[in-house]
Amino acid sequence: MLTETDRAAHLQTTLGSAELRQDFPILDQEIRGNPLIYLDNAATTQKPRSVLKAIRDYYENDNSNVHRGIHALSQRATEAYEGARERAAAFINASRSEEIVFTRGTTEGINLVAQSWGRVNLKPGDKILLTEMEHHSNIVPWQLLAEQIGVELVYLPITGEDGMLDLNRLDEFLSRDVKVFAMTHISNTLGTINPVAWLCQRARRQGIVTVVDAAQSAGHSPLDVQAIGCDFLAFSGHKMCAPTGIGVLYGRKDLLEAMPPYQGGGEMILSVDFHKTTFKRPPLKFEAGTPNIAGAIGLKAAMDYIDTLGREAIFEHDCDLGRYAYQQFSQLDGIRLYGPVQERAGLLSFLLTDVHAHDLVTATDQKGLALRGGHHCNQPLMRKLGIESTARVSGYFYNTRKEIDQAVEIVNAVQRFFSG
Ligand code: C6P
Repeated sequence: MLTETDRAAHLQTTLGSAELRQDFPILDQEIRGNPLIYLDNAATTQKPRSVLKAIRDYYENDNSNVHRGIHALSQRATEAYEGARERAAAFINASRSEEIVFTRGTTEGINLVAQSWGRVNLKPGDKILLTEMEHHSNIVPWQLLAEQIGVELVYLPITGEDGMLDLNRLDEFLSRDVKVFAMTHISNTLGTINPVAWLCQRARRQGIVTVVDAAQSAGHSPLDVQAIGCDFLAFSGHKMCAPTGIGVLYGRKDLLEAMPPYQGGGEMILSVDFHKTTFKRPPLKFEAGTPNIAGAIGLKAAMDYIDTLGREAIFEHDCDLGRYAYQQFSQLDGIRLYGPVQERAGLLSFLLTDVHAHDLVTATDQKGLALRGGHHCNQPLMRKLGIESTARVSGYFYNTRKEIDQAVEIVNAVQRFFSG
């Protein structure tokens, strides 16, 4: 019988192994007679048995509302929910669990910062710095705010198809009345890994508040908010083995304390009068209504699972898949690859000269290969690159180089079919 430590050591050397894949029942199936090759992990990842079990156990044994009841089930549910908050704090090395607000995901986390922090701390004429590789979730909330209070958005450019931020121009941008710098950690289209600690440090020197979109990095790489030095950081559970509908917004304690509520309702109040309400302190102040209790419990189980494998090992494995995919796909004729060649995360966007990304992805699905085709909620980036869409492969720790080889083969076959 293996101890947990032995099992972890064993699995680390076998990321992508058949043994590890057994933890993910969904992977073991055929699509139209072909074994499923799931390479759409940037959209959402699959869930291991331990996460499914934690959710099931909660509903079978402890289901109740949190923070409200005095009865045993409610106490157990509250303990599990608050335990998940502590686990999330440890997962990103926040100094206290009060800095962890449960949200529906990255999108809600960024909206919360824009509407709660942004509305009271920004004034007309202030500037918000974003980058040209942001996901819509880190653009649209700021645009809504801009319409409401008259702030302006500015974008740090990328250098080109190699998908790097133009860091030589950072100082120029930081000096332009910028009050917030919101940036993605890993680009979901380019696979670029941005130097967020360095970017935050530069911004901070000028008193600029920083927001990190960690949707593609949480659960894929080590993540330490104190080392990064950011003010806010948002991520989604479903992109790291947890269920949909749960995410985390990390916020520095002093900032959260000073922010007004984001939504009003139950859970977040101390006392309500017909005309006046007083609120709880963060994080509950920002969690109006019954939260996603099962989701938080699933998220804790996902964090435990991921840390059993080791995030450094996962990062290495992911990056290896990304580099390998770049190498192998680059050998196809009539293909254009986007993003960095070497220092890249485990995803790759590409375009074939003769096949539209949507047609390609529809055709690969016939062979059991799940890719994503489209603008990936990166329309401004696509326009900047002069394209409308890309096809994307995105791997995780259960994927293998062999699956990348199979993907290349299937894409090549589709290409040959279309070119007649
Ligand atoms: N990207 C993709 O296929 P939500 O939907 O809130 O969980 O995550 C939004 C989000 C924010 N930032 C980045 C960098 C993201 O990649 C995503 C989600 C998915 O690439 C859906 S478009």
